[in-house]
Amino acid sequence: MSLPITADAIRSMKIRGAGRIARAAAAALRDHAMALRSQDYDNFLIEMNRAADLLNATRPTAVSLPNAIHAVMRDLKSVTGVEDARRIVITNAEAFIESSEMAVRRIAVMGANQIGDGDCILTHCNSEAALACIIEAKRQGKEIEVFATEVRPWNQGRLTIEVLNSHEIPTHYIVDSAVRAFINDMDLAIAGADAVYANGDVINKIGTSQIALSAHEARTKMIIAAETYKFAPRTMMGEEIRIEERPGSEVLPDEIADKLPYVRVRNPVFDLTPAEYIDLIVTEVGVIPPQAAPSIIRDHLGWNISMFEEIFRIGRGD
Ligand code: RI2
Repeated sequence: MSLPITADAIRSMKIRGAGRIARAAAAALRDHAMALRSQDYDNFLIEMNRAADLLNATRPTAVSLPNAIHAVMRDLKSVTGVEDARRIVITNAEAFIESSEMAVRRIAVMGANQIGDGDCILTHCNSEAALACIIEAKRQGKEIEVFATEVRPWNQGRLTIEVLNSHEIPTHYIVDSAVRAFINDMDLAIAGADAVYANGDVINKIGTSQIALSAHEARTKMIIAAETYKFAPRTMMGEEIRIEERPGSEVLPDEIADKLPYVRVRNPVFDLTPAEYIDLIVTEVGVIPPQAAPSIIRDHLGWNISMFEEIFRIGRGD
């Protein structure tokens, strides 16, 4: 898929899910590097940075996207020739895609350890990582049942029930507002993540925070399945993550909205669940309490104090 087609598919949510968009961006950068004809190193860098910016601007919230782009583009300045630079992009992109797929497989096994025989599990949206845990639990022979939410306005819940059905997992499909009515019947809730803050707060599909709050009140375990590249290094410096707000027409058709001039539809795509409402985050490097997020950022995303120093230098105008 060419670069503009991939960017458009991510923007329009034809490709969606934090992990999938990260892998699609890595593949698009790899293919772009392979297709670039320029023999001039500086020009190659300019073109690659332009491609990275285009992909980065497609969706603002999922940190997997900039983290994937960084993983592909890093080390580019350590070489001076086009062919070396091209090789670095291709190698990094393929390594990222492979490690991302491996991360989901590892999360599946560790997440399945959290699921007991006979458990009833609530899931929200269509998270590859969260579903992998449920499918692995079933594969291990555990008798489980799942409640899957509808996920207005995009109805990603329909994708989820298709996946669960294909694995012959007994599933109940519920509207988003029915979560509290059923939460007392659940043994655990499991969702994915688009971004994890350094303080352990999690950004995920709109409605996740209501589920976590209900789960907390009902003493139901709330688990997040998140690869390490969903953790947001820049939040170590107190940076905020922007919550994407999509067009109101996704919620209310224009022909109805046009007749209601005093009504404004709000359509935030994600919300923030405070760390205190999350019991565990299952990553590919282990099951951690949300408070351990800084160690993931430092040890697995290469965040260190020199990055702070660089930013302070820029801040002082040196
Ligand atoms: P995986 C999705 O975002 C959902 O919020 C989902 O929970 C999250 O990405 C993580 O998904 P969207 O693209 O990476 O549907 O676990 O807005 O598949």
